[in-house]
Amino acid sequence: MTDKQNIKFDSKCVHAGIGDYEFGPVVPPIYQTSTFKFKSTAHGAALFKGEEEGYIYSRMGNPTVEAMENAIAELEGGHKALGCASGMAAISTTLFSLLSAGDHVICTKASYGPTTTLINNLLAKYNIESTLVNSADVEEVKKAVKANTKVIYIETPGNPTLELTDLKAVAEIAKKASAELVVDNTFMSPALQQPIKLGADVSLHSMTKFLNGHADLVAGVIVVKDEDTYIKFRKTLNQLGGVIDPFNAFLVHRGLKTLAIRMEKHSYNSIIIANYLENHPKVKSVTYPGLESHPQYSLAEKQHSGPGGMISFELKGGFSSGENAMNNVKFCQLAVSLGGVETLVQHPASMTHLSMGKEKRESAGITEGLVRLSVGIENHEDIINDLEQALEKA
Ligand code: LCS
Repeated sequence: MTDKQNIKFDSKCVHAGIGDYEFGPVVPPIYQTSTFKFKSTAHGAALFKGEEEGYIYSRMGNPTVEAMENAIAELEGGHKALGCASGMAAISTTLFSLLSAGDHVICTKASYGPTTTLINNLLAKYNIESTLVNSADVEEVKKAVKANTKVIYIETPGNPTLELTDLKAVAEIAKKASAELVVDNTFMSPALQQPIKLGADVSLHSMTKFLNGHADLVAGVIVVKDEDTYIKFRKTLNQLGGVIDPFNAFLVHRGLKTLAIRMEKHSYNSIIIANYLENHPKVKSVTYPGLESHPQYSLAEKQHSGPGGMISFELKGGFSSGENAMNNVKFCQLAVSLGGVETLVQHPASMTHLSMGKEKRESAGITEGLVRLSVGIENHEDIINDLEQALEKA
C-alpha cells in the first residue's frame, strides 16, 4: 500500500480527506444535520469540555465539513483548515482572530476590492489602523512596519492586476516584526502555489473560485499551521458564525478531486490566449504570470508551479473599447467571479473594484480600461474565436 503522505499532488487531490465510513462509501456521506444527539448529559458535558471527541452542533463542527477541511489542509501543506461560508467570511474571521484595538495591519494594494474596504473602513471602526502598500516592492512593505504591526496581508497574484509579491521575502519581514503573514491564495490554489511552505502563517481562499471550480457555490477556507492558531480561529469562527454548510463542503470536496487537472488545463489555455492577446493590434498590454513580458516573470517561475488561469489586458481604445468588447462576447460570459470551468470576462472598474473608488483604483494600478479574463477549461480555439469577433467590435 502506498504511503498516503508520499503520494503526488494530483493523487492527493483525489484521495485527501477521505476516511472510512459506515457501509464503505468511497466518498464522505453528507451529514446534513444541524445538531447531534448526546447519549446522556454526561456525554454532552464531556463533548463540551473537549474531554471526548465527537460532534455537538454543525456551527461548531460537522463530519462532512471536516473531511473537506482535512483535504485542503493536506493540499496546502498546513496543519488544519476551517471551512467558511464565503471568502469574505474567511478573511474577516482571520483578521478578527489576529487583530485587536490599537494594532496595525499592512495590506497590499493589489487585493480584491471588498478586502481593502474591510481593512480600511470596518477595521478602522475598531481602532485598527492600516497602511496600503505596493507589495511588489518588498522595500515598501519593510518601510511600512511599525511597532504595533500584527498582520501583513498579501494577495498574490493580486486581483485584478496580477502583480506578484515575493512571499519568502515578505515572510522574513513578518518574522522580524513578530507579525503574522496572511496570504490570499485564491488565484493560484495549492496546485500552483503553497504559501505556508514559503513562510506564511495563514493561507486563505475564496473557495467560490478554483478550489470548488464549478461556479455553483460561495465558500471560503482558512489554512493554519499550528494547533494554537487553529483553536483561536475556531473560537472566532464559532462566534462570528460564518461557517460553510455540509452540502457546500461536500461539493467543494468533490471539486477538489479534479483541481490538479483543471489547473493544468487553465494554465495550458491561458498561455495560448495570453500570447494571442499580446499580438492583437487592439491590445495595449497583457499581464499574465506565464508571459516573459510580466515584470516579475522570474519571481513567477520561482514561486509558482504553473502560471494559472487569470489574465488581465488593457485595450488601446480604453474604457469604451473594453465595454464594446465585453458587450459582444458570445461564448465567454460577462460575469464577475472566476476560477470556474467556464470562461468569464469582467471589467473591474465598474464591477469587482467599484467599491474602492477611482482614486484608490488608480493607485492600485486598476485602470478604467482594464479587462479581466478568467480562462476556463473549454477548447482554447473556441475562446480565441469568440475574443476575435468581440475584439473586432472593440
Ligand atoms: N479573495 C479573492 C482573491 C477574490 O477574488 C474574492 C472574490 C474574495 C476573496 C472573496 O470571496 P467570496 O466571499 O466572494 O467567496 N472575488 C470576486 C471577483 O473577483 N469577482 O467576484 C467575486
